Amino acid sequence: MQNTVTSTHCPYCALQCGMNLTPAPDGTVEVSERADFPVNRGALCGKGRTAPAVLSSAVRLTSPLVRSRESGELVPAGWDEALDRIAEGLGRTRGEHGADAVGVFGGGGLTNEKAYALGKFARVVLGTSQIDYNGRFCMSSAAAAGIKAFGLDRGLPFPLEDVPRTGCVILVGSNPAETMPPALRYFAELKENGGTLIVVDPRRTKTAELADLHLAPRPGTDLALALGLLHLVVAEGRSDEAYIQERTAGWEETRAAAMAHWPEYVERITGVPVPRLRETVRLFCEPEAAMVLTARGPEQQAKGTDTVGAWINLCLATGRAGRPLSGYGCLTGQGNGQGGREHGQKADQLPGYRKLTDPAARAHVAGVWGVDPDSLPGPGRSAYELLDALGGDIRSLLLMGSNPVVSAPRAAHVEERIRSLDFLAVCDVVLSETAALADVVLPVTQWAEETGTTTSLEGRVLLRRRALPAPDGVRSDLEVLHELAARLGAGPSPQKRFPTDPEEVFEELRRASAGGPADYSGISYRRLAEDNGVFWPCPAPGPTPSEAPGPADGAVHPGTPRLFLDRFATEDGRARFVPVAHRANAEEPDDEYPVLLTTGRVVAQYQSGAQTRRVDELNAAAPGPFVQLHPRLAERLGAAEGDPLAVVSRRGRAVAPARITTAIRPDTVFMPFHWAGEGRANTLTNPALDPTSRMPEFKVCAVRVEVETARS
Ligand SMILES: Nc1nc2c(c(=O)[nH]1)N[C@H]1C(S)=C(S)[C@@H](COP(=O)(O)OP(=O)(O)OC[C@H]3O[C@@H](n4cnc5c(=O)[nH]c(N)nc54)[C@H](O)[C@@H]3O)O[C@H]1N2
Ligand SMILES: Nc1nc2c(c(=O)[nH]1)N[C@H]1C(S)=C(S)[C@@H](COP(=O)(O)OP(=O)(O)OC[C@H]3O[C@@H](n4cnc5c(=O)[nH]c(N)nc54)[C@H](O)[C@@H]3O)O[C@H]1N2
Ligand code: SF4
Ligand SMILES: [Mo]
Repeated sequence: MQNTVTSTHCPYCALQCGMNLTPAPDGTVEVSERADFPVNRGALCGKGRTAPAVLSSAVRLTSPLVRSRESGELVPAGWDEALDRIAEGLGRTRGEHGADAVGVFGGGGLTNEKAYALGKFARVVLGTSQIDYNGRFCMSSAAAAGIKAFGLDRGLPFPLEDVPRTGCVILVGSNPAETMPPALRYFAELKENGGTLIVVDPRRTKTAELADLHLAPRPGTDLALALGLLHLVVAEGRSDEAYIQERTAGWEETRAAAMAHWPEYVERITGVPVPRLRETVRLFCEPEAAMVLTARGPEQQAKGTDTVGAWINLCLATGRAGRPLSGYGCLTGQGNGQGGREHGQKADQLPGYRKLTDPAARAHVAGVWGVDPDSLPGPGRSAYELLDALGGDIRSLLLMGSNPVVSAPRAAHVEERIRSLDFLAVCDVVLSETAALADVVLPVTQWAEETGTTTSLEGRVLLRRRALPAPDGVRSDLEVLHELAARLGAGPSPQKRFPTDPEEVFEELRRASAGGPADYSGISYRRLAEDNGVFWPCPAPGPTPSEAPGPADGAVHPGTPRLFLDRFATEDGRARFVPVAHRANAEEPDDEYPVLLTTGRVVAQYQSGAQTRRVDELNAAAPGPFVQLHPRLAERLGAAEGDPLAVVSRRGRAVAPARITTAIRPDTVFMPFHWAGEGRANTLTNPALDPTSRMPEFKVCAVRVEVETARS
């Protein structure tokens, strides 16, 4: 394999930048530009550029670990012993407490094949309903709102290449300058082409610095902000009545709700001055086409679904959805954040973005799996509720592709729940903080060592290719599921088998997804190898009853880069306005906890940091947690730059150095969540859940900030 160049994609975020990999004789891997992939055109951020560092045996797991019954420590073991221990642990729980006492937790970084196999494994082999995944913490509010309004959730219903050609983009709670740097050029080009960029963020981020207009609302008030804008749209006669008439339903109720949100009232709630609201409406409504894009800022709120709904309402009222260069989109986060939510690792879902409660979907998928539809369990709990039930109703857990000890809300409680399990098995590439608590840890292969598909934030299905062999001692997640299925009695039926070849899994996924909203049946590895991805839905030629317009007889479906241009995916083809009203955050400041905490990301670390904290170059750029605060707040606290600050919420206390800047509101502090230990931001966060999406309120809670005197 030496010196062979392999075209593939980055292991990290949903942009899924194309890159070329060349293994060198000394065992290292060189990353080079892959200019033919149109989304990033060769550009990579520092994480992508340094990703091969995590392939090195020096930082990763290369042997299974089992907890010694004598010393209580994790010690190296053979694969058979480790797999037997897992089958025994999960099997015992199932025998003693029933199938629903076994939980499964997945991740949006897993390939489509892995996510599909994991969902199937939970339902068919374990027979448990208790499966969910970290994508619940990511884009679930946007997904719920998209389904309500459009009948379908594909994060971006158009490719990123449309962004520079529209007239105005409102980017709500999204900081691509740090979270998707190569995508920033789409916004820069928008401006070069004469379009305007409006950024809504309580912080003046690097992205906001690029904007023509920056609105800095109080955290958790985006819902009121969108309603205030809609009020002005109506008051200024800027609604598109012909479009509303032709393509939507439910306007009257929504208009009435918006009329109750006077600009002055919205200014009081959000802190955004009325003239800024008017300017936003003008910039958004004047051009021919415009877009609203949201990310985690407005979504990770206990009212995230309604908040996204309010921004969608603004698009619908102004005729900016389902038309060329116009629409609402969500910037999905994880490498396979889109595909990971389509193929069955979510609590309520079957492959193809089907519903577990839909009898026809159950019959179809059970047919592909070769099981009785009645044997499939019903929907289970959402991610936080599942983690909260560990040690209670759920006694054993199989975890693949997440590090909740760092990334879950109210993390000290989640950690304590994980510790109280009868049995925990973790598959990971490194010994994450969560893996360190396991009874058995299995070392698995990663991106450059295995082939598989991901679906990017554009809804583009991509092929990641194997570029080099895995180190000895490491096996793939698919092999793990295959071995566990054999040990836990998946039966001899060939259809119930768990293939270890990713292409074979994909072939089954195609059939399972056929006719569903996320129809992949017309996509094959061969096609993906030839093209730069295929946008779903892409039904197979033939008489598949699909929600996507089918190809002509025998013709190959081209895929669907742009959705909704003719009709929305609702029964009558019309988009739905969703009536929403402002409501307070689950926790508002008071005398004891007078400051708002919000959380998010920095460019050089990824998520829980399990992978990127093992890369020297990234640690040098982002060595640890910090508390970002305004000079006025710092002065009130008597804090100087770098002073250790204790941030205290009703859930706990975290300590990190002060970083003082006027780029944040004086009533708010910000912490990145990439670190464990004393500076873990999630020790503080509030697990209040959105009633529809079950998304926790990562973006707002009330805290008290003090200079940590013991250490200063
Ligand atoms: N470097 C890096 N890149 C990543 C990741 C990473 O961990 N590190 N993770 C990937 C993943 S999984 C995801 S989901 C994406 C996330 O990508 P983004 O959503 O861009 O990232 P965040 O930093 O979580 O949040 C974005 C912004 O929301 C703002 N914000 C906070 N509270 C509010 C609020 O109440 N309203 C509004 N309007 N804004 C608010 C924050 O100040 C922040 O600047 O990034 C992906 N890319
Ligand atoms: N306070 C706060 N908390 C947040 C957020 C926030 O904005 N603020 N954002 C939330 C969001 S959007 C997200 S997406 C979550 C993410 O948080 P996590 O779910 O913790 O995500 P990662 O850190 O990416 O964890 C992935 C784990 O899987 C491992 N891994 C990587 N590839 C593979 C593979 O192929 N197979 C297996 N078995 N393992 C693999 C990695 O080494 C790592 O340990 O965090 C959430 N938590
Ligand atoms: S932007 Fe995302 S996909 Fe691109 S190189 Fe960075 S982490 Fe990888
Ligand atoms: Mo995410």
